Amino acid sequence: MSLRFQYLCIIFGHILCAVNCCVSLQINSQPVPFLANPCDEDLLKSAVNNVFLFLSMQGELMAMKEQLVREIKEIKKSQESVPPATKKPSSCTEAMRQENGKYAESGVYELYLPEFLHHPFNVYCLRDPNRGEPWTIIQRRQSNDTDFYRGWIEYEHGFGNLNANFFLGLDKIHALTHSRSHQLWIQLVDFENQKSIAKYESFAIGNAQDKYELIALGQYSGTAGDSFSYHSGSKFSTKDSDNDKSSGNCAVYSKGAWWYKNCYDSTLNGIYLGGEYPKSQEGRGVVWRTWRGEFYSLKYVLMAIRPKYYY
Ligand SMILES: [Ca+2]
Repeated sequence: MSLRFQYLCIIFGHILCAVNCCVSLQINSQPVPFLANPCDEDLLKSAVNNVFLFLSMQGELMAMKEQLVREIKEIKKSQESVPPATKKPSSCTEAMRQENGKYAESGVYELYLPEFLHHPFNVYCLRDPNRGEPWTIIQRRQSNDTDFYRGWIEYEHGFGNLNANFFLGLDKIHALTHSRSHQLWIQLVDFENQKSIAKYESFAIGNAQDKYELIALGQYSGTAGDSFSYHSGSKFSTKDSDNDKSSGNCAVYSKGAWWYKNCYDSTLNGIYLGGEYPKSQEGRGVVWRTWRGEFYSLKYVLMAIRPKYYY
């Protein structure tokens, strides 16, 4: 619209110039030295030609606009006709949302992050107990059925059963937390069935080159105490990949795999020792130091993430 206005201004300015010139010639019999040939019939004809040119172009522009509107309508129609099954969700919110606006039951769903993993992968989606947006579980311990003392490749790609004990995989946790800002929610249960939680306002890990470093960990809130902020900025370590700040390998010392520093305040992938354990096993349990202390291996652990913002 503004372009059309500018064009009109130029053309009508041209006409006005021609008319003014002609008028000034009639009024002043003396020629103006520095405007020797500013006004003649050619100038007026040129202006009139430009008006006709503009009018003919306006017709073409209108035709182009109509063509564009038709094409946009066709694109919209083709998008609407894509069956829902081929629209792959990128979060548990998208995977669980039903047509009535409510969320489907908690369970295993397929997510797709084309810009990172290029193939769909399964996650366990969990309804929020406070009816908020659903969570994606990235780690769960609930029994001694699954060995968590594993090497780098298995922690990188994940292992276990999504309906029971599992670690989702550092590659997928990175892909999810890199795609948009996430928050972290950790649930802990002891063998007296007491529960506690630790929430962090933000959570993100780096890529494989960064050894999946804990690059973002927001403000803590909850009842379990903060046993994770100590690990902020630490790389992930396994028994066969020592990336910690200790002279030894914390993953071997504690028989786990974690974002060890020198060495830990928490280690939720430790050995499932089942409650209190002796000093001879120091550091080897499923430990959250600020809640049940260093010599207590928890009964149930769940780590879940969800996008901080929705758009
Ligand atoms: Ca080390």
